[in-house]
Amino acid sequence: MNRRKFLAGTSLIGAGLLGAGKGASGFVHAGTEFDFNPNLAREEKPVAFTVPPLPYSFDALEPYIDAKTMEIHHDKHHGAYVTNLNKALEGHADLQSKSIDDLLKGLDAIPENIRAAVRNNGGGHWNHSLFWKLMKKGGGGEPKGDLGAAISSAFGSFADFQAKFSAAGLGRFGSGWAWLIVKDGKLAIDSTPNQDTPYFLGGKAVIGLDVWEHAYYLKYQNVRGDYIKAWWNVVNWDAASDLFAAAKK
Ligand code: MN3
Repeated sequence: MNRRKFLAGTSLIGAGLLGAGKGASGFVHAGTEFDFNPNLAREEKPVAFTVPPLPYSFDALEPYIDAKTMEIHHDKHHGAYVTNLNKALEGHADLQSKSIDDLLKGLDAIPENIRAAVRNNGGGHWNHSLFWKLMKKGGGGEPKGDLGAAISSAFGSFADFQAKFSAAGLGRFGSGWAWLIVKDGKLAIDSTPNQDTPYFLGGKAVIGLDVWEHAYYLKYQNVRGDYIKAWWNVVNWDAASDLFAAAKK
């Protein structure tokens, strides 16, 4: 892709952002933001996927998640997923015009020689775009309202839910994600390997936790359990509540 085409694409992303719908918390649902936006007209679709900016500074989640980890994780790891996704889609104009959700939901229709690249890098882009929004400075505590009630009803108590979700993250062998999803109208805890999204679980995400070593190794080394314990202090429950409300619709 030449530079002029790229710049044209980025200005269109800005235009798309203005029209994105926001929930009560100001959180923009992953399904409604720029390249995720299913309502964008075809000609408004950016020509290339881009890394969304972090909605806070690199050090905002200190001391639970350190600034260096956030910088490398967002700029380098997420950056690489986006670069490699765009590379995989080169020469496939039909696929470039699709949303990331449609690409991931329609993997079977993607040519076999790029299917794994789209699954891994497209999944990485989708998962991380959500992950950044599911954390905030001064987060943590317990969810209120409908989500809080639904968690207590599904898992017994918030503490029971936390223990079960943490176990899903700890028990995911190698690299992957722990998820709280809505499936068949009910809350469920599960996990995915690598960069597989909740689409593989047949559910919609409410919260997701990255348990790849790159998410915690600088500060917590091999002790994934300490990272998970710390992460509960930065969970953005307002964002999760918006996702829950959207998933129940
Ligand atoms: Mn990651």
